[in-house]
Amino acid sequence: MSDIADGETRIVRSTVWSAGAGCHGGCGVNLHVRDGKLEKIEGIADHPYNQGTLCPRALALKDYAYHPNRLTRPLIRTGARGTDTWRPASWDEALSLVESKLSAVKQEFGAESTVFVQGTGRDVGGWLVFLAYNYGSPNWMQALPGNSCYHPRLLAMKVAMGDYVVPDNSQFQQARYESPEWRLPECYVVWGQNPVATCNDGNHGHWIIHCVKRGSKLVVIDPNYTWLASRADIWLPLRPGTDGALALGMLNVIIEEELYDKDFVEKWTVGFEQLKARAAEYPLDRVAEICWLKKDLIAEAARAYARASPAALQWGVPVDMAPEGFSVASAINHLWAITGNVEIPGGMIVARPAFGMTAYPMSQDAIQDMYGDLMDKDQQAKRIGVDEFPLVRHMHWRAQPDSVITQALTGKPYPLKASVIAGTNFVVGAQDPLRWRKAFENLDFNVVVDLFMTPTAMALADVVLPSASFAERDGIRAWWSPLTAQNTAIRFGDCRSDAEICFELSRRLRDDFQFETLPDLYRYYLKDTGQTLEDVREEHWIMPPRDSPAMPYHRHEKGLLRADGKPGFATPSGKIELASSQMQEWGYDPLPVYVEPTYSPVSRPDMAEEYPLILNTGSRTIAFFHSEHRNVPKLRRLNPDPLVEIHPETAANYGIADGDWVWLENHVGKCRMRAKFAYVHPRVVVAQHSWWMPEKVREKDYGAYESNVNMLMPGGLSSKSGFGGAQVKSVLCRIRKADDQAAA
Ligand SMILES: Nc1nc2c(c(=O)[nH]1)N[C@H]1C(S)=C(S)[C@@H](COP(=O)(O)OP(=O)(O)OC[C@H]3O[C@@H](n4cnc5c(=O)[nH]c(N)nc54)[C@H](O)[C@@H]3O)O[C@H]1N2
Ligand SMILES: Nc1nc2c(c(=O)[nH]1)N[C@H]1C(S)=C(S)[C@@H](COP(=O)(O)OP(=O)(O)OC[C@H]3O[C@@H](n4cnc5c(=O)[nH]c(N)nc54)[C@H](O)[C@@H]3O)O[C@H]1N2
Ligand SMILES: [Mo]
Repeated sequence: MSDIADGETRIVRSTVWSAGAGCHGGCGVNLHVRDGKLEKIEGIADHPYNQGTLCPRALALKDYAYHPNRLTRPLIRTGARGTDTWRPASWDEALSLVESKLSAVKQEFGAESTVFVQGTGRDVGGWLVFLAYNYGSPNWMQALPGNSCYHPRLLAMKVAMGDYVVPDNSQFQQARYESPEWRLPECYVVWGQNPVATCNDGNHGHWIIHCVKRGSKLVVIDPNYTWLASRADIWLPLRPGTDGALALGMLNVIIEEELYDKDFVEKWTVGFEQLKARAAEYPLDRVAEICWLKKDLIAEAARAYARASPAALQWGVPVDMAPEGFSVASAINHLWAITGNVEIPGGMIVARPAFGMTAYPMSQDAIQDMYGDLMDKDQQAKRIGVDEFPLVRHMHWRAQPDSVITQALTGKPYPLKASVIAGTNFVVGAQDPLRWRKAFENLDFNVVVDLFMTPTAMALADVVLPSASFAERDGIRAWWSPLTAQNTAIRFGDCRSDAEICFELSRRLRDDFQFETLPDLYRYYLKDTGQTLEDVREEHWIMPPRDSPAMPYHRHEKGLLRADGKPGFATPSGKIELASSQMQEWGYDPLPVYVEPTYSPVSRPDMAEEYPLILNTGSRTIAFFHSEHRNVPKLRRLNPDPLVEIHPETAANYGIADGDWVWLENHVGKCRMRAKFAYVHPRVVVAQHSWWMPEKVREKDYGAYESNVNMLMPGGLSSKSGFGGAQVKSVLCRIRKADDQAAA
């Protein structure tokens, strides 16, 4: 537990999350502490989640937590934005300043004029929404066009199935692979996901490898020859951004060849005939041409998936990034739906938080529960994007990012005045970053919460608040089972966790705030679980009992998925909606459809002459989490320079040698990277994302715009639904050798 005693080594059991390794997983760790100092981090060998394994970023925790550049005190700007002019302040002074500025905005313009901005799913989002709603603003957002990270997939599942599903790798079983209830997926499709580097949402990378080692047939759908693709039974190297066509083509094969699960389709789905007609518009010839794939290979993959039972499918962010991310996700959702791989062992199972809780202590549901209502309807109606995107109005709880940027730039329909930016470095990571920067320069007051001085903080912040690494945090989460705790092992500087910061600001900004302390809030969060805070922290990992509604299988048959207790799914029809009644009602196409990338050799042959290559970006590396970790020498050594992968023959055409510095250029911008020969498609180059140079001069934005591939990304390409379409996986570019070959 969280003893911090002197003289002897103590082991604090905790769970990896941000800040540190970064990712969304839940690896169990022992943090060895002596005299208040972190000595060592190790994976817990018998932990059911990570079984002792840890990634290099988690293993580098000491270097991250004790990094000499970490912010240790709140800073208040003394000069112009973009200059390195700050004075340290006490927490009380800094928070009082934030309190008075936000109160003034609320009074003069309304709370909606303050936006709350987060990046990916860190130990930040729950707290930031807590703060936003306690303050009274409906404008809480993710810093990514079209919410193009997981939200399109989440909403597609919610619309079609009323729930979220994940592949069943036995993670809901204490005995894991040995559990008699679980079955090995006969076929495992990995669709635009690289589990080796990312361990993305609800799925630890090793689990897939474990299944494959145990005998699952592996299908990999990925333009690039990844480590996993090299081990696949079937590898579909599709043209980037064409996943929608492939999914519809596979649906068509499965339907045409009657390989779908007829009983399941009849009993548990609606809209099959409509889907069948839509899929028929995607015959193999057409799909093969769109996707640059061989017809037979597509058919073989579709058959391998449909004939296997059970079959699992793990998908990744390229699905969301596609021009109509929501639509692509819907088509893939229908693959497991029509093959009956739902709520069966080894298939796709509904993921719900442990013990019927909310995922994190302070989600919008918890606030609603506590105060009777999240906020009044008039205030909610001011959420940015609800008029433009019905899907945001009916199904989502966040502002639409593209609409926020436009509104910050135009001041219409109402002015934006202030922001709290926590756990995002969008001046590096967002598409067309200078546009984002300009949008936030328009605001009168920006608070940035981070562990380091980043290009975003330097360019935009008026107040910077120093955040804590996960080793310095207490917390609880119930995200897709089990119940886990983070326990404080060390302290660093004057840093505070996002929970502490948002809690204190909420206390200051809400008149009828209910809690005295954070532990009070955690106890409230645990109130219906039968668990005490002390137990959860001591155990640090509690699997709900097998008969809990949070646990699989066959819950739709048992009436455990719907609020009314009837069998079926939590959709209007009670069935999986292959054609969505809700989408129809809200004015959208009820069926999935393929949309060609906005800038591709097909959609823009005129541009393809000047920019003949497809630029595919953002494949994760195990060394970094987005723009993080460039400043940790141990990790930087794994990947010292910003890399763009290129086929040797393509490189030869442009006189480029392996390791040369090159310029990538297109109609939006350019960036300087190092060429790395790789087995990628000769017409595609694959560039790393979110590079900046923490070692460079602070006032010059740390080289944030030099080797940053987002400088070539058109901004504001959100899909029509408002979900998906950042299109960072497929735009056009050209490449040339840089005249200056000095390191960046
Ligand atoms: N070209 C291209 N661009 C992409 C992508 C791509 O594939 N290609 N991927 C996109 C995707 S999917 C996403 S989700 C975004 C991610 O974008 P962001 O979430 O903005 O990620 P980062 O750039 O790492 O910025 C996170 C910042 O938060 C800080 N931080 C880390 N942990 C904590 C914490 O616990 N609390 C606080 N307060 N701060 C913390 C870090 O120091 C860092 O400065 O990037 C997107 N950008
Ligand atoms: N180490 C590390 N882990 C991370 C992150 C990180 O930055 N670093 N980021 C986290 C975040 S926020 C996210 S969203 C996840 C993302 O993690 P993933 O979902 O795994 O996303 P990517 O790494 O962008 O791409 C995954 C695979 O898709 C392939 N791909 C590229 N374009 C396409 C395409 O158009 N279609 C298909 N089918 N495949 C394509 C790439 O070659 C790559 O092998 O990772 C999370 N985990
Ligand atoms: Mo993401």
